[in-house]
Amino acid sequence: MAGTFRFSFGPWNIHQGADPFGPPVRDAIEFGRKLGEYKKLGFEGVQFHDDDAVPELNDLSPQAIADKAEQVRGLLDGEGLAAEFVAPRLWEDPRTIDGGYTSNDPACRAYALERSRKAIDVANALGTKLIVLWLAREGTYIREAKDSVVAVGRLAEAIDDMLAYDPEVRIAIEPKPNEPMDQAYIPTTGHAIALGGLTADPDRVGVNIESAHAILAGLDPSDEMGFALACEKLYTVHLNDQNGPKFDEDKSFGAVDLRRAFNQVRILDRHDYGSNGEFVGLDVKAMRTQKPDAATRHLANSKTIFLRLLKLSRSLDPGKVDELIASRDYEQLEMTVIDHLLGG
Ligand code: 3MF
Ligand code: MG
Repeated sequence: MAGTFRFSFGPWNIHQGADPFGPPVRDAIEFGRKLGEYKKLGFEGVQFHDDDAVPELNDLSPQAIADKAEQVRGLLDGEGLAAEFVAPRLWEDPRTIDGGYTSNDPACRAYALERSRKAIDVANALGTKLIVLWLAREGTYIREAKDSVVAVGRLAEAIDDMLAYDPEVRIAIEPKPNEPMDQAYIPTTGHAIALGGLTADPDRVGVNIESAHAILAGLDPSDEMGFALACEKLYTVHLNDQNGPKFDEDKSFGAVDLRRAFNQVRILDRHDYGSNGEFVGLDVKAMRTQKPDAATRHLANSKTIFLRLLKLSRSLDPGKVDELIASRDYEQLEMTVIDHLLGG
């Protein structure tokens, strides 16, 4: 039976439009007001960085962190929303300048572990057991700066620390090949799943696949998703789009390559993604040119594109597809798919 999907995004997806070359162009929107937009835009899940929920958490006591996160839980409940995951923001503090878990400085590594435990505390208060790890600075600008064998061992140890800290928590690693670092240690889905295998409890380590990150790695996002689904490791997704291997663009889902987006929807739907409560997460940025009153369009548009592609995926004649596969007529299979996407 065809399932239904629930959608999520993070509050950072409603943003002020700053880029590395220019300042914000839209006013900041207060967190409570952002939450008010979710249901209006058709979303049920909220993805968090730890400090999206509890700003300045480095300076707060464990009790103060729990109290603040409980308040946010109240806001979520009031809006009828659920927290999907919490991600420790390990890439802004001066102590993570050379990486968190893989820093060469033991005091900095200790900070990264401490911060990750705080993110788990926040997740518990918000009512989710899912932690996302985007390993932003766990890599190098120059290879000689770190030893990659030692670094991978440290990543596994850091995950072990989190798994031991909370025996119910699950970790979704979000691979990305580069940016901000020249080379990241966990660039692809395969690396992320293999890293899980090095931990004390691989059953609680999976992945968050972002379309754009896969494309940056020169890979097809739907095949990355298929690999994770085959391994039962697809804990969540960050759907978006990306125009070739350059900086991370976070374009609206399907906006660059509709067929590539179609195949992501198709693999998720054909393999019952969501049936264990997984959300269809987005990680999309509004264009810097958007005026403030139209700066959430990218979210609604991405969801609409997903649902329209879902309809197309479900209405693609399976008999016809099977027949063309059986006769190995992939030219005609391709034309059938294109015809279908073109509405013919
Ligand atoms: C970076 C990302 C991030 C992560 C987010 C959650 C801003 O390329 O995609 O989004 O998804 O920080 O870990
Ligand atoms: Mg992302």
